[in-house]
Amino acid sequence: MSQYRTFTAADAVEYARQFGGVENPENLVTSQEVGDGNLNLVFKIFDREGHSRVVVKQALPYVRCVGESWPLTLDRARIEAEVLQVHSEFCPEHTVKILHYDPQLAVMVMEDLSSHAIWRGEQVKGVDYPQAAAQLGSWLAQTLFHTSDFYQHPHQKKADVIRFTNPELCDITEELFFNEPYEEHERNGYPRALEPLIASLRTDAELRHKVAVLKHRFLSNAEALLHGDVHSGSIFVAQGSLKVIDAEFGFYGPLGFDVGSALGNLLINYCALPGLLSPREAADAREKRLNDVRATWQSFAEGFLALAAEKTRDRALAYPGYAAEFLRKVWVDTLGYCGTELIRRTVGMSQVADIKTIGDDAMRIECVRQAVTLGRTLILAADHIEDIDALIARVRQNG
Ligand code: SR1
Ligand code: MG
Repeated sequence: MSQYRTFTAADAVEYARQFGGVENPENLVTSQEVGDGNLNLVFKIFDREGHSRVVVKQALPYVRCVGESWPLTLDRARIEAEVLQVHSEFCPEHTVKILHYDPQLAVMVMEDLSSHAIWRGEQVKGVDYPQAAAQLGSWLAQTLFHTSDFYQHPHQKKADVIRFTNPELCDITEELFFNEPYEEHERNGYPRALEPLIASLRTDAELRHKVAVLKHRFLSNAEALLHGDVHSGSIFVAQGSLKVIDAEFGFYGPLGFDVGSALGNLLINYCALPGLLSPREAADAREKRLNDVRATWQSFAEGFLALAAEKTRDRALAYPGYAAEFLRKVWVDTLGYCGTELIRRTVGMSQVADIKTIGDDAMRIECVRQAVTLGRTLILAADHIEDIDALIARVRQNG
């Protein structure tokens, strides 16, 4: 059995030679640690010609961006690898390929995606990927439908709920999404000028009630095997191609959480664009981002309903009209979780480059204000925003 040790750059090369499945593994000679996320080590492994060939990712026994004072289970590497394997089974086109993993070393070897770029970085620069949103919606439909009660055998579903019970990573989400932004908390961070707005989140009884409902559903509704952290930093894109990575927050939860997180990150970018690009470029990029929001939802909803019509295996859930009714509930959840993502990424810990990159202080404050007010609106009005057109109208009204 392997003993856990933190990999050096040389360990990562040696590991890739053994388990990367590349031809002529002795040609793998160097590595570079490129992890820029909050949790893990990520090594790109290069051959003698300087081409990166595979990626080695290792979980650290603590939260990387905080340090050893915040210990974190290594079991997240097993969960990440196994969620990606399940999602790959149903959507290989848009899920990163896991070539090997070792739960004791908390390490996995993955396909190299150097031909792609992280979508968030591209959105920050204003680079458009016209097919990405529909592809993301399709990935959401495939992964969520096939792991839901519509499709999964009930015995397998119950076994998988146990296999993917992920208490420590869910605890992070439960705190960061649903508690801390609505409290005075040392991990929060926002411009001082917005103190009255942020303080109003704490005292808004209706908002706090709606957030409690969303948290309760996150805690207790095991509807499908979620990715659990669908943000634009977990998505690689190239023209015509999209790959989802980083599934360590995976667990069985409400579908709307994954869909809402995806839309929330597109809308954070929408709010940030005036601070990132010239006025004309920003206006153009904002229209494209709204198109992305529409395409993501439509592709998800149409994909889910088509799969439900064709492949539902539960005889009761196959009753005509039930899938559409369920999707209605997913829509309301999606709006609520989208709102919580907008707020937690701008008020709480783990803020995003879309906002942090804005150089002008006044502009950054205005973009955060827009994201927070939009988030609040979506949480409060989720039951009354009928469809994707109504959502886009609300976004435009927000500013
Ligand atoms: C302590 S981890 C903070 C955040 O980073 C991850 O990517 C998740 O989004 C998590 O909420
Ligand atoms: Mg991540």
